[in-house]
Amino acid sequence: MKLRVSPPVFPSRLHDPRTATSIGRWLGAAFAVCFVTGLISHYLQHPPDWLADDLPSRPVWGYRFTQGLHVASGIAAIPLLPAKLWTVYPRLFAWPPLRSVTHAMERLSVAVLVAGAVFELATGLLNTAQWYPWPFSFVPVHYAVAWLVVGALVLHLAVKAPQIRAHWTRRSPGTLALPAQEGPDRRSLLASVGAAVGAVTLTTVGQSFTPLKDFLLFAPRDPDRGPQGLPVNRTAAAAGVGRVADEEYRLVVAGPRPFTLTLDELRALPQHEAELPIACVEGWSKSACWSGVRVADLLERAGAPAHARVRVVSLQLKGGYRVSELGHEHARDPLTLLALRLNGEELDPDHGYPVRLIAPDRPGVLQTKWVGRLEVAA
Ligand SMILES: Nc1nc2c(c(=O)[nH]1)N[C@H]1C(S)=C(S)[C@@H](COP(=O)(O)O)O[C@H]1N2
Ligand SMILES: [Mo]
Repeated sequence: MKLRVSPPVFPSRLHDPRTATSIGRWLGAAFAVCFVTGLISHYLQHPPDWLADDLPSRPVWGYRFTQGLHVASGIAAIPLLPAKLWTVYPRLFAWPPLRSVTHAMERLSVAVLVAGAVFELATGLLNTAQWYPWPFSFVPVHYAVAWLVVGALVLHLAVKAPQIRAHWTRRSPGTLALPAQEGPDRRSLLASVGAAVGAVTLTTVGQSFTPLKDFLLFAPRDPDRGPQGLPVNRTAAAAGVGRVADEEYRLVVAGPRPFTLTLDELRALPQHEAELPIACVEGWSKSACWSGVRVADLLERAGAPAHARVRVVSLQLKGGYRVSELGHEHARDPLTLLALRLNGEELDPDHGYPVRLIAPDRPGVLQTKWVGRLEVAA
């Protein structure tokens, strides 16, 4: 006997192009925001030489805003992506599966798009939880796959442009030909997807947008939890620095007129205050009141040229974030401090005791803790 499998039938309006367009444009918007803010984050952390001196130090909350948006748009895309896939999955049963070489290429680009998008959202989400259960380095891979996704997405939008145009608005001429366009099932699907996006956003965005911190449910970081009310990514113990002994501490400023300061000498210099956020790339951010010595004053004393870049070196001996560089815009900014105090108290060892860098509009990874040296770049 011959077994015949008939393809499934999808009569509902939830799988028609109008629904796919409605969800697709929200997903597209989330991806666009996520990609642009991701590029910003990438170039702030790894500026090419020609850009390094032009990175702005204002507004002070700039990176806090763009990185908050990066993580929020990525999280918003998490319910949107399966909803979009669900509206279009009956097309997997279209027969014949491949009609021509161009059609095969187009299917391949969709496969790249879906796999890449799932990969980006999954790795990004786990990164916000500081969980790295994979053998590769997160940053370069997340960055490279973002380009693959964007390339495949642009191709997808180009291929689907006629359909997107036809179904963009409720009254598009193209939709007139299709029966039963609107209806309760579509509206309730869109409302549930919207509610899911709203719920995941509301319960996570407080990790960077503090007015909503009382709604935090799923965010791995509570911006209030940590010594002195500020989260810590790497503790002094984990960095192998521990508690630095006051008498042993020295700050070395290497430049045309190099000098060394003890902790008491640093404390005796003019102290300045700045209200600045730590904005971690992993999605949390928190503003605090810092006080300490202006980096610009130290550079002046060391005879650094006005446009010099500065390397900030930690007492930490190993680890990716022990050194950071200040372009001249940040180095000369009066808000860029070697902070000795946080919210009126001495720094906790986990926040970089005795001295840490704090600068405006800068990723958290570059706010070097346990600073031991400033080096004026040649
Ligand atoms: N020396 C050193 N500085 C560092 C780090 C580090 O691992 N080592 N982590 C950075 C990261 S990723 C962030 S988000 C901020 C966090 O500062 P906090 O722990 O005081 O909140 O410190 C930065 N400074
Ligand atoms: Mo961070």
